[in-house]
Amino acid sequence: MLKEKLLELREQAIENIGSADGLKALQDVHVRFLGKKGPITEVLKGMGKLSAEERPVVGQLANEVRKMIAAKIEEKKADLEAKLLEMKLESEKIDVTLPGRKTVTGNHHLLGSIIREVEDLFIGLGFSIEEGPEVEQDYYNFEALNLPKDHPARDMQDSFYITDEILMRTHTSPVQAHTLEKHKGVGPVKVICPGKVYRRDNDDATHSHQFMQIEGLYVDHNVRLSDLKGILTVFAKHMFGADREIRLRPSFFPFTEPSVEMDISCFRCGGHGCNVCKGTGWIEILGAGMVHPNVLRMSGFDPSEYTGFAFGMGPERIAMLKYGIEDIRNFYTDDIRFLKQFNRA
Ligand code: FA5
Repeated sequence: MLKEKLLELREQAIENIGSADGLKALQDVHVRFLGKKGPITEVLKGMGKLSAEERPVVGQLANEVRKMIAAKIEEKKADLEAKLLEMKLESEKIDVTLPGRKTVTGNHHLLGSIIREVEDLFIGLGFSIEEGPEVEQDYYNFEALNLPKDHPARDMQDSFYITDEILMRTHTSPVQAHTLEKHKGVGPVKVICPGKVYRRDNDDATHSHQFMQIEGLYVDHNVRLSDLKGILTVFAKHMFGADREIRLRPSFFPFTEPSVEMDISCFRCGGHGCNVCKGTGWIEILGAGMVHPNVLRMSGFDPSEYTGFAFGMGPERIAMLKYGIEDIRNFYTDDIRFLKQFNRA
């Protein structure tokens, strides 16, 4: 009786193992047939009722059936695990022959890289970088620069006013006044000041109501116009080519005396005359001059002890000349097709 039951259980187990379609189902088969409350344990419990001859025969058979079911389960388990691994490998397969995804890399904005180039040059010449506020007091933008209220030269730089006394700065020259004040009458002061400036100019191909400037200021004992000329020559050769020459033309700025405009010999035609230099052989680059004694005095420096030079340039105009860019608005409209042509650094 028990013998038949065991053989029947063996058949059932084999069938169940065969149809188990996953590790969980197989584990259930294991519990069902070989667990403590399973049918084989039941058979073994019932052996007490058997005769002495039958007991070892049924006992041995029960052990064989148990071992056989356990072995079949192990076999099936290994089989299922191998299948699972295979599926996982298949789903995680990487096609190493596919082309890689292209990462789009940006580049520095041309204006930023021109400014950095100028900064690097002047840092190498012993200058440091100073910054000042874009929202500025009338005092620093004009008065401390020898432009009292109602001075006609204020018209050269019409501005956006926030109140009667506060405006968007029209140039980077107010940083001169701030820096001189900070030094409390003691030189040397040797700085360049890049930054945004604002004017009520109508936007066109060469003018913008917001643009960049880079200011330079050097105040010390015995600073002369020839020092300014030397520094500007180094600058012109660095930015526009080693064979550039410069010339200084008399000009007017209320905060410098004498004042000059600096021209460079045309880098396109070498000075013979072309459309870049409008046939003159020279290109106007920046305004400069010797710091006016009134400016030194107002910022706490003694003009009988200290002299200095200052200059101010527009990086947009420099970039336009250098790269033949015809419209200043290209710098501000963020057209990637324009910007990506200038992957300088
Ligand atoms: C000044 O602003 C003086 N502060 C420069 C200076 C500094 C002179 C120190 C002496 C000593 P100016 O107004 O010329 O000067 O402007 C300087 C440069 O800014 C110009 O050469 C030009 O390159 C640029 N610039 C002026 N107006 C505009 C504008 N609307 N759009 C773009 N660039 C401009």
